[in-house]
Amino acid sequence: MIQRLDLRGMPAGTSVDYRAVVPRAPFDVDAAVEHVRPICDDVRKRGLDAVREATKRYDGVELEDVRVPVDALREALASLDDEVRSALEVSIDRLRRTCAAELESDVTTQIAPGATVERRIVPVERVGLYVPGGRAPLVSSVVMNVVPAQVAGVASIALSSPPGPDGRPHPTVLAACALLGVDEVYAVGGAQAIAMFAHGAGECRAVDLVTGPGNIYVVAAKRLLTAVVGIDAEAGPTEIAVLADAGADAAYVAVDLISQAEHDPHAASVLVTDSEALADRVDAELAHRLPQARHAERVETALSSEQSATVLVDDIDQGLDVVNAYGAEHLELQTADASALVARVRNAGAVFVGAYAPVSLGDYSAGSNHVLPTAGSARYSSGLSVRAFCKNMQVVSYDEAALREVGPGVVALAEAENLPSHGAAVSARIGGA
Ligand code: HSO
Ligand code: ZN
Repeated sequence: MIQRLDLRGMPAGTSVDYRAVVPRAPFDVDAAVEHVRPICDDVRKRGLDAVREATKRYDGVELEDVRVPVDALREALASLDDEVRSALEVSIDRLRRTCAAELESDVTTQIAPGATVERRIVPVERVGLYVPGGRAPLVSSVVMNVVPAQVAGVASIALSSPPGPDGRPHPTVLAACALLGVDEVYAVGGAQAIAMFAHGAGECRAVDLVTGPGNIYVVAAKRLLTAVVGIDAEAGPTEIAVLADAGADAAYVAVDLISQAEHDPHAASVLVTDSEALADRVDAELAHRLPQARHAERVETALSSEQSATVLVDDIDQGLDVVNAYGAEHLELQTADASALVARVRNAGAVFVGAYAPVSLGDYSAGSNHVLPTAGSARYSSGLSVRAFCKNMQVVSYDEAALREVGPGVVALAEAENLPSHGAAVSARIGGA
Protein backbone atom coordinates (compact mmCIF):
# COMPACT_ATOMS: atom_id res chain seq x y z
CA MET A 1 0.00 0.00 0.00
CA ILE A 2 2.98 2.30 0.52
CA GLN A 3 4.74 3.21 -2.71
CA ARG A 4 8.33 2.14 -3.25
CA LEU A 5 11.00 4.44 -4.63
CA ASP A 6 14.20 2.77 -5.74
CA LEU A 7 17.15 5.14 -5.57
CA ARG A 8 19.79 2.44 -5.67
CA GLY A 9 22.56 2.91 -8.20
CA MET A 10 22.54 6.70 -8.06
CA PRO A 11 26.02 8.29 -8.15
CA ALA A 12 27.50 8.84 -4.69
CA GLY A 13 28.30 12.29 -3.34
CA THR A 14 26.56 15.59 -3.59
CA SER A 15 25.79 15.55 -7.31
CA VAL A 16 22.27 14.17 -6.88
CA ASP A 17 19.53 16.60 -5.85
CA TYR A 18 17.56 14.32 -3.58
CA ARG A 19 15.20 17.15 -2.72
CA ALA A 20 13.72 16.75 -6.18
CA VAL A 21 13.09 13.03 -5.76
CA VAL A 22 11.98 12.57 -2.17
CA PRO A 23 8.19 12.37 -1.82
CA ARG A 24 6.42 15.46 -0.59
CA ALA A 25 2.85 16.55 -1.11
CA PRO A 26 2.21 20.11 -2.17
CA PHE A 27 0.95 22.20 0.72
CA ASP A 28 -0.72 25.15 -0.98
CA VAL A 29 -0.75 27.80 1.70
CA ASP A 30 -1.09 30.62 -0.84
CA ALA A 31 -4.56 29.48 -1.91
CA ALA A 32 -5.61 29.31 1.73
CA VAL A 33 -4.21 32.81 2.33
CA GLU A 34 -6.81 34.22 -0.07
CA HIS A 35 -9.49 32.30 1.80
CA VAL A 36 -8.53 33.68 5.22
CA ARG A 37 -7.77 37.25 4.14
CA PRO A 38 -11.39 38.50 4.51
CA ILE A 39 -11.70 36.81 7.92
CA CYS A 40 -8.52 38.46 9.18
CA ASP A 41 -9.48 41.86 7.72
CA ASP A 42 -12.88 41.63 9.34
CA VAL A 43 -11.36 40.87 12.77
CA ARG A 44 -9.00 43.83 12.36
CA LYS A 45 -11.90 46.16 11.53
CA ARG A 46 -14.70 44.90 13.75
CA GLY A 47 -12.92 43.01 16.54
CA LEU A 48 -14.99 40.73 18.75
CA ASP A 49 -18.14 40.88 16.59
CA ALA A 50 -16.18 39.52 13.65
CA VAL A 51 -14.62 36.79 15.83
CA ARG A 52 -18.06 35.76 17.07
CA GLU A 53 -19.52 35.69 13.57
CA ALA A 54 -16.66 33.57 12.22
CA THR A 55 -17.07 31.20 15.18
CA LYS A 56 -20.75 30.83 14.35
CA ARG A 57 -19.98 30.23 10.66
CA TYR A 58 -17.07 27.79 11.02
CA ASP A 59 -17.65 26.11 14.38
CA GLY A 60 -21.43 26.26 14.39
CA VAL A 61 -21.71 27.79 17.84
CA GLU A 62 -23.04 31.15 18.90
CA LEU A 63 -21.01 32.59 21.77
CA GLU A 64 -21.84 35.73 23.70
CA ASP A 65 -18.39 35.69 25.26
CA VAL A 66 -15.48 33.84 23.65
CA ARG A 67 -13.39 33.90 26.84
CA VAL A 68 -13.64 30.70 28.87
CA PRO A 69 -14.55 31.47 32.52
CA VAL A 70 -11.86 30.58 35.05
CA ASP A 71 -14.40 28.42 36.92
CA ALA A 72 -14.79 26.24 33.83
CA LEU A 73 -11.02 25.69 33.78
CA ARG A 74 -11.04 24.66 37.44
CA GLU A 75 -14.01 22.34 36.93
CA ALA A 76 -12.31 20.68 33.98
CA LEU A 77 -9.22 20.01 36.09
CA ALA A 78 -11.33 18.61 38.92
CA SER A 79 -12.95 16.13 36.52
CA LEU A 80 -9.71 15.12 34.80
CA ASP A 81 -8.93 11.41 34.84
CA ASP A 82 -6.24 10.68 37.48
CA GLU A 83 -4.02 8.73 35.14
CA VAL A 84 -4.11 11.44 32.49
CA ARG A 85 -3.40 14.05 35.15
CA SER A 86 -0.31 12.29 36.45
CA ALA A 87 0.93 11.61 32.92
CA LEU A 88 0.51 15.31 32.13
CA GLU A 89 2.41 16.19 35.29
CA VAL A 90 5.30 13.99 34.19
CA SER A 91 5.34 15.59 30.70
CA ILE A 92 5.27 19.06 32.20
CA ASP A 93 8.04 18.28 34.65
CA ARG A 94 10.31 16.73 32.00
CA LEU A 95 9.81 19.56 29.52
CA ARG A 96 10.36 22.15 32.25
CA ARG A 97 13.70 20.57 33.12
CA THR A 98 14.84 20.68 29.50
CA CYS A 99 13.64 24.24 29.06
CA ALA A 100 15.33 25.44 32.25
CA ALA A 101 18.62 23.85 31.19
CA GLU A 102 18.38 25.39 27.72
CA LEU A 103 17.71 28.96 28.88
CA GLU A 104 20.54 31.11 27.64
CA SER A 105 22.22 33.58 29.93
CA ASP A 106 23.32 37.16 29.45
CA VAL A 107 26.82 37.59 28.04
CA THR A 108 28.98 40.68 28.53
CA THR A 109 31.98 41.24 26.26
CA GLN A 110 34.60 43.73 27.40
CA ILE A 111 35.61 45.22 24.05
CA ALA A 112 38.17 47.71 25.44
CA PRO A 113 38.67 49.52 28.75
CA GLY A 114 35.40 51.37 29.40
CA ALA A 115 33.61 49.65 26.52
CA THR A 116 31.22 46.74 26.85
CA VAL A 117 28.63 45.05 24.68
CA GLU A 118 26.16 42.96 26.58
CA ARG A 119 23.74 40.46 25.12
CA ARG A 120 20.66 40.47 27.28
CA ILE A 121 18.02 37.79 27.01
CA VAL A 122 14.60 39.41 27.23
CA PRO A 123 11.39 37.37 27.16
CA VAL A 124 8.63 38.33 24.75
CA GLU A 125 6.02 40.19 26.78
CA ARG A 126 2.74 38.68 25.62
CA VAL A 127 2.13 35.54 23.56
CA GLY A 128 -0.88 33.86 22.01
CA LEU A 129 -0.72 30.08 21.94
CA TYR A 130 -2.89 28.19 19.50
CA VAL A 131 -4.02 24.64 20.22
CA PRO A 132 -5.88 22.83 17.44
CA GLY A 133 -9.13 21.00 18.02
CA GLY A 134 -10.35 19.00 15.05
CA ARG A 135 -9.62 15.30 14.82
CA ALA A 136 -7.93 15.03 18.21
CA PRO A 137 -7.89 17.30 21.26
CA LEU A 138 -4.15 17.93 21.34
CA VAL A 139 -3.76 18.40 25.05
CA SER A 140 -0.05 17.67 24.73
CA SER A 141 0.24 20.77 22.51
CA VAL A 142 -0.93 22.87 25.47
CA VAL A 143 2.07 21.61 27.42
CA MET A 144 4.48 22.04 24.48
CA ASN A 145 3.48 25.68 23.97
CA VAL A 146 2.93 26.85 27.52
CA VAL A 147 5.94 25.34 29.31
CA PRO A 148 8.71 26.98 27.22
CA ALA A 149 6.85 30.31 27.34
CA GLN A 150 6.61 30.13 31.13
CA VAL A 151 10.22 29.05 31.62
CA ALA A 152 11.37 31.84 29.28
CA GLY A 153 9.61 34.31 31.60
CA VAL A 154 6.76 35.46 29.33
CA ALA A 155 4.58 37.65 31.56
CA SER A 156 1.27 37.30 29.75
CA ILE A 157 0.05 34.10 28.12
CA ALA A 158 -3.26 33.72 26.26
CA LEU A 159 -4.38 30.44 24.72
CA SER A 160 -7.02 29.73 22.14
CA SER A 161 -8.57 26.51 20.91
CA PRO A 162 -11.70 25.91 18.82
CA PRO A 163 -15.01 25.34 20.59
CA GLY A 164 -16.86 22.05 20.39
CA PRO A 165 -20.68 21.86 20.14
CA ASP A 166 -20.93 22.95 23.82
CA GLY A 167 -19.14 26.19 23.02
CA ARG A 168 -15.96 25.31 24.92
CA PRO A 169 -12.61 23.85 23.87
CA HIS A 170 -12.14 20.18 24.76
CA PRO A 171 -12.31 19.66 28.56
CA THR A 172 -8.87 17.99 28.64
CA VAL A 173 -7.37 21.06 26.96
CA LEU A 174 -9.05 23.25 29.58
CA ALA A 175 -7.82 20.99 32.37
CA ALA A 176 -4.25 21.22 31.10
CA CYS A 177 -4.52 25.03 31.08
CA ALA A 178 -5.66 24.96 34.70
CA LEU A 179 -2.85 22.57 35.63
CA LEU A 180 -0.33 24.95 34.09
CA GLY A 181 -1.87 28.05 35.66
CA VAL A 182 -3.00 29.60 32.36
CA ASP A 183 -6.26 31.41 32.97
CA GLU A 184 -6.70 33.50 29.83
CA VAL A 185 -8.30 30.98 27.49
CA TYR A 186 -10.50 31.62 24.44
CA ALA A 187 -12.89 29.34 22.61
CA VAL A 188 -11.82 30.51 19.19
CA GLY A 189 -10.33 28.45 16.38
CA GLY A 190 -8.88 28.80 12.90
CA ALA A 191 -7.84 32.02 11.18
CA GLN A 192 -10.10 34.08 13.43
CA ALA A 193 -8.07 33.00 16.48
CA ILE A 194 -4.79 34.06 14.88
CA ALA A 195 -6.35 37.39 13.79
CA MET A 196 -7.74 37.93 17.31
CA PHE A 197 -4.24 37.42 18.73
CA ALA A 198 -2.59 39.63 16.11
CA HIS A 199 -5.00 42.58 16.23
CA GLY A 200 -6.64 42.15 19.61
CA ALA A 201 -10.41 41.72 19.94
CA GLY A 202 -12.75 42.19 22.90
CA GLU A 203 -10.98 41.16 26.10
CA CYS A 204 -8.02 39.75 24.19
CA ARG A 205 -5.25 42.33 23.93
CA ALA A 206 -3.01 42.05 20.87
CA VAL A 207 -0.05 39.73 21.47
CA ASP A 208 3.58 40.08 20.38
CA LEU A 209 4.06 36.49 19.21
CA VAL A 210 1.78 33.64 18.12
CA THR A 211 2.92 30.03 18.40
CA GLY A 212 1.42 26.59 17.95
CA PRO A 213 0.42 24.22 15.19
CA GLY A 214 -2.83 24.30 13.26
CA ASN A 215 -4.56 23.39 10.03
CA ILE A 216 -3.83 25.02 6.69
CA TYR A 217 -6.09 28.01 7.50
CA VAL A 218 -4.21 28.66 10.73
CA VAL A 219 -0.91 28.42 8.83
CA ALA A 220 -2.28 30.77 6.15
CA ALA A 221 -3.44 33.33 8.74
CA LYS A 222 -0.01 33.24 10.37
CA ARG A 223 1.64 33.85 7.00
CA LEU A 224 -0.74 36.71 6.27
CA LEU A 225 -0.24 38.38 9.62
CA THR A 226 3.56 38.17 9.84
CA ALA A 227 3.83 41.90 9.34
CA VAL A 228 1.62 42.50 12.38
CA VAL A 229 2.75 39.84 14.84
CA GLY A 230 5.65 37.44 15.39
CA ILE A 231 5.04 33.82 14.45
CA ASP A 232 6.99 30.72 15.37
CA ALA A 233 7.04 28.66 12.20
CA GLU A 234 4.69 27.31 9.59
CA ALA A 235 3.69 23.87 10.81
CA GLY A 236 2.12 21.75 8.09
CA PRO A 237 0.95 18.12 8.20
CA THR A 238 3.14 15.92 10.37
CA GLU A 239 6.02 13.84 8.96
CA ILE A 240 8.06 10.90 10.11
CA ALA A 241 11.11 9.54 8.33
CA VAL A 242 12.76 6.35 9.56
CA LEU A 243 16.31 5.50 8.49
CA ALA A 244 16.66 1.78 9.14
CA ASP A 245 19.05 -1.02 8.26
CA ALA A 246 18.59 -4.78 8.00
CA GLY A 247 18.85 -5.20 11.77
CA ALA A 248 15.89 -2.93 12.56
CA ASP A 249 12.76 -4.44 14.04
CA ALA A 250 10.12 -4.31 11.26
CA ALA A 251 7.28 -4.19 13.77
CA TYR A 252 8.77 -1.14 15.50
CA VAL A 253 9.25 0.60 12.17
CA ALA A 254 5.69 -0.17 11.09
CA VAL A 255 4.01 0.99 14.31
CA ASP A 256 5.95 4.24 14.17
CA LEU A 257 5.00 4.88 10.53
CA ILE A 258 1.36 4.23 11.45
CA SER A 259 1.54 6.38 14.58
CA GLN A 260 2.14 9.65 12.75
CA ALA A 261 -0.11 8.70 9.82
CA GLU A 262 -2.88 8.61 12.43
CA HIS A 263 -2.82 12.42 12.62
CA ASP A 264 -3.99 13.31 9.19
CA PRO A 265 -4.66 11.84 5.74
CA HIS A 266 -1.99 14.33 4.58
CA ALA A 267 0.61 13.08 7.08
CA ALA A 268 3.80 11.68 5.57
CA SER A 269 5.45 8.41 6.63
CA VAL A 270 8.73 7.68 4.90
CA LEU A 271 11.00 4.69 5.41
CA VAL A 272 14.55 4.93 4.02
CA THR A 273 16.43 1.64 4.07
CA ASP A 274 19.31 -0.21 2.44
CA SER A 275 17.57 -3.53 3.07
CA GLU A 276 14.92 -4.72 0.66
CA ALA A 277 14.19 -7.57 3.05
CA LEU A 278 13.40 -5.09 5.84
CA ALA A 279 11.17 -3.09 3.46
CA ASP A 280 9.24 -6.28 2.66
CA ARG A 281 8.86 -7.14 6.34
CA VAL A 282 7.65 -3.61 7.12
CA ASP A 283 5.09 -3.85 4.28
CA ALA A 284 3.81 -7.10 5.77
CA GLU A 285 3.61 -5.55 9.24
CA LEU A 286 1.70 -2.56 7.87
CA ALA A 287 -0.78 -4.78 6.07
CA HIS A 288 -1.28 -6.83 9.21
CA ARG A 289 -1.61 -3.90 11.62
CA LEU A 290 -3.57 -1.43 9.56
CA PRO A 291 -7.02 -3.08 9.85
CA GLN A 292 -6.64 -3.04 13.63
CA ALA A 293 -5.96 0.70 13.80
CA ARG A 294 -8.79 2.76 15.27
CA HIS A 295 -8.35 5.37 12.54
CA ALA A 296 -7.57 2.86 9.80
CA GLU A 297 -9.09 4.91 7.01
CA ARG A 298 -7.06 8.00 7.78
CA VAL A 299 -3.88 5.98 8.23
CA GLU A 300 -4.39 4.11 5.00
CA THR A 301 -4.95 7.34 3.06
CA ALA A 302 -1.79 8.86 4.52
CA LEU A 303 0.33 5.78 3.82
CA SER A 304 -0.92 5.24 0.30
CA SER A 305 -0.72 8.89 -0.80
CA GLU A 306 2.09 10.51 -2.74
CA GLN A 307 3.75 11.99 0.35
CA SER A 308 4.54 8.58 1.87
CA ALA A 309 7.04 6.02 0.54
CA THR A 310 9.59 3.37 1.21
CA VAL A 311 12.86 4.58 -0.31
CA LEU A 312 15.47 1.95 -1.16
CA VAL A 313 19.09 3.07 -1.04
CA ASP A 314 22.44 1.33 -1.61
CA ASP A 315 23.78 1.98 1.87
CA ILE A 316 23.29 4.09 4.98
CA ASP A 317 25.57 6.82 3.58
CA GLN A 318 23.15 7.34 0.70
CA GLY A 319 20.29 7.04 3.19
CA LEU A 320 21.74 9.96 5.13
CA ASP A 321 21.92 12.04 1.96
CA VAL A 322 18.24 11.27 1.38
CA VAL A 323 17.06 12.08 4.90
CA ASN A 324 19.18 15.26 4.99
CA ALA A 325 17.60 16.37 1.72
CA TYR A 326 14.14 15.51 3.02
CA GLY A 327 14.56 17.41 6.31
CA ALA A 328 11.82 15.53 8.14
CA GLU A 329 9.92 16.96 11.06
CA HIS A 330 10.79 13.74 12.93
CA LEU A 331 13.67 11.44 11.99
CA GLU A 332 14.14 8.06 13.61
CA LEU A 333 17.50 6.30 13.34
CA GLN A 334 16.92 2.58 13.67
CA THR A 335 20.34 1.34 12.62
CA ALA A 336 23.13 -0.59 14.28
CA ASP A 337 25.23 2.52 14.88
CA ALA A 338 22.40 4.99 15.49
CA SER A 339 24.20 7.09 18.12
CA ALA A 340 27.19 7.56 15.85
CA LEU A 341 25.00 8.57 12.92
CA VAL A 342 23.39 11.49 14.75
CA ALA A 343 26.45 13.68 14.12
CA ARG A 344 25.85 13.31 10.38
CA VAL A 345 22.21 14.42 10.47
CA ARG A 346 22.00 18.05 9.43
CA ASN A 347 18.31 18.54 8.69
CA ALA A 348 15.54 17.26 10.96
CA GLY A 349 13.14 18.91 13.39
CA ALA A 350 14.01 16.28 16.02
CA VAL A 351 16.01 13.06 15.87
CA PHE A 352 14.99 9.88 17.72
CA VAL A 353 17.88 7.54 18.31
CA GLY A 354 17.65 3.74 18.44
CA ALA A 355 14.90 1.22 18.91
CA TYR A 356 13.51 2.64 22.15
CA ALA A 357 12.92 6.26 21.22
CA PRO A 358 9.74 6.29 19.12
CA VAL A 359 8.33 9.61 17.92
CA SER A 360 5.27 9.11 20.14
CA LEU A 361 7.55 9.33 23.17
CA GLY A 362 8.61 12.77 21.94
CA ASP A 363 4.99 13.69 21.22
CA TYR A 364 4.18 13.40 24.91
CA SER A 365 6.75 12.65 27.53
CA ALA A 366 10.39 12.63 26.41
CA GLY A 367 11.17 16.11 27.71
CA SER A 368 11.57 17.36 24.12
CA ASN A 369 9.13 19.62 22.25
CA HIS A 370 6.74 18.30 19.61
CA VAL A 371 6.11 21.61 17.82
CA LEU A 372 8.64 21.12 15.03
CA PRO A 373 9.42 22.44 11.54
CA THR A 374 7.70 20.59 8.69
CA ALA A 375 7.77 20.61 4.87
CA GLY A 376 11.57 20.70 4.72
CA SER A 377 11.85 23.89 6.77
CA ALA A 378 14.09 21.99 9.20
CA ARG A 379 16.85 23.02 6.76
CA TYR A 380 16.75 26.52 8.26
CA SER A 381 14.49 26.55 11.29
CA SER A 382 14.06 24.88 14.66
CA GLY A 383 11.35 23.46 16.86
CA LEU A 384 9.68 25.39 19.63
CA SER A 385 11.86 25.99 22.67
CA VAL A 386 12.57 28.66 25.26
CA ARG A 387 14.54 30.41 22.51
CA ALA A 388 11.37 31.09 20.54
CA PHE A 389 10.03 33.10 23.48
CA CYS A 390 13.20 35.14 24.07
CA LYS A 391 14.83 37.99 22.24
CA ASN A 392 18.47 38.99 22.26
CA MET A 393 18.93 42.63 23.09
CA GLN A 394 22.40 44.15 22.85
CA VAL A 395 23.33 46.81 25.36
CA VAL A 396 26.22 49.09 24.35
CA SER A 397 28.08 51.03 27.06
CA TYR A 398 31.13 53.24 26.23
CA ASP A 399 32.79 55.90 28.38
CA GLU A 400 34.47 58.98 26.94
CA ALA A 401 37.96 57.49 26.71
CA ALA A 402 36.63 54.40 24.96
CA LEU A 403 34.75 56.54 22.44
CA ARG A 404 37.91 58.60 21.83
CA GLU A 405 39.84 55.45 21.07
CA VAL A 406 37.59 54.22 18.26
CA GLY A 407 35.86 57.50 17.28
CA PRO A 408 38.17 58.48 14.37
CA GLY A 409 37.39 55.11 12.76
CA VAL A 410 33.67 55.78 13.00
CA VAL A 411 34.18 59.21 11.40
CA ALA A 412 36.23 57.66 8.57
CA LEU A 413 33.64 54.95 7.88
CA ALA A 414 30.78 57.46 7.94
CA GLU A 415 32.67 59.62 5.42
CA ALA A 416 33.29 56.55 3.23
CA GLU A 417 29.54 55.95 3.16
CA ASN A 418 28.86 59.62 2.41
CA LEU A 419 26.95 59.92 5.68
CA PRO A 420 28.94 62.73 7.35
CA SER A 421 26.27 63.52 9.94
CA HIS A 422 26.90 60.07 11.39
CA GLY A 423 30.54 61.07 11.88
CA ALA A 424 29.52 64.43 13.30
CA ALA A 425 27.59 62.71 16.10
CA VAL A 426 30.92 61.30 17.27
CA SER A 427 33.09 64.38 16.54
CA ALA A 428 30.72 66.56 18.58
CA ARG A 429 31.72 64.49 21.64
CA ILE A 430 35.45 63.96 21.08
CA GLY A 431 36.37 67.00 19.00
CA GLY A 432 37.78 66.91 15.49
CA ALA A 433 36.33 68.06 12.20
N1 HSO B 1 3.25 14.44 16.25
C1 HSO B 1 2.62 15.73 16.36
C2 HSO B 1 2.33 16.13 17.78
C3 HSO B 1 1.36 15.29 18.54
N2 HSO B 1 1.23 13.97 18.45
C4 HSO B 1 0.45 15.69 19.47
C5 HSO B 1 0.31 13.55 19.32
N3 HSO B 1 -0.18 14.61 19.92
C6 HSO B 1 3.50 16.78 15.70
O1 HSO B 1 4.81 16.73 16.14
ZN1 ZN C 1 2.03 12.74 16.87
